[in-house]
Amino acid sequence: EQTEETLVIVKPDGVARNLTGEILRRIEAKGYQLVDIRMLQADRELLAAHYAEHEGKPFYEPLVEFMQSGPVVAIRVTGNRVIEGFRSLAGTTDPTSAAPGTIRGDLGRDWGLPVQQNLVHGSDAPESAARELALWFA
Ligand code: DAT
Ligand code: MG
Repeated sequence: EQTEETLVIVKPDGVARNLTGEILRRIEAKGYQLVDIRMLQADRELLAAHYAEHEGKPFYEPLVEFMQSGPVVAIRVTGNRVIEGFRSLAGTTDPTSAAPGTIRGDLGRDWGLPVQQNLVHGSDAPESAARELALWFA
């Protein structure tokens, strides 16, 4: 067994579309534990720290703007290999190509929305999970 923690964020599009419950349901159905949860309006400072690795990329500004556009739900999730497991549940970054059965593949509407509106964030490695959880659950 390899118990890990990860940070999941339901992005503003997920909250606005009332998909928070559906996303939590999928996480719980997979057998992961929700250990902390908070709804908040993220400010620029938090998002700049969270997305520091993407600073300077063409999608950085639209991403940070979008993430400030409404409330988000941050969740601390634990489970066996949950970092990889949640990213598998989420599907690939672009909802257009995300596999059916995944959160982004099933629920990510595609009518020309920008890629940043892909419903969820999930940490991608133990180091980023620790760093991000410290930011969102300070
Ligand atoms: P992920 O969220 O799958 O880990 P990422 O860390 O590479 O993806 O990027 C963070 C977010 O930035 C992603 O959820 C959506 C947005 N993004 C990434 N690549 C993009 C691109 N090529 N165009 C527009 N938005 C992008
Ligand atoms: Mg990422």
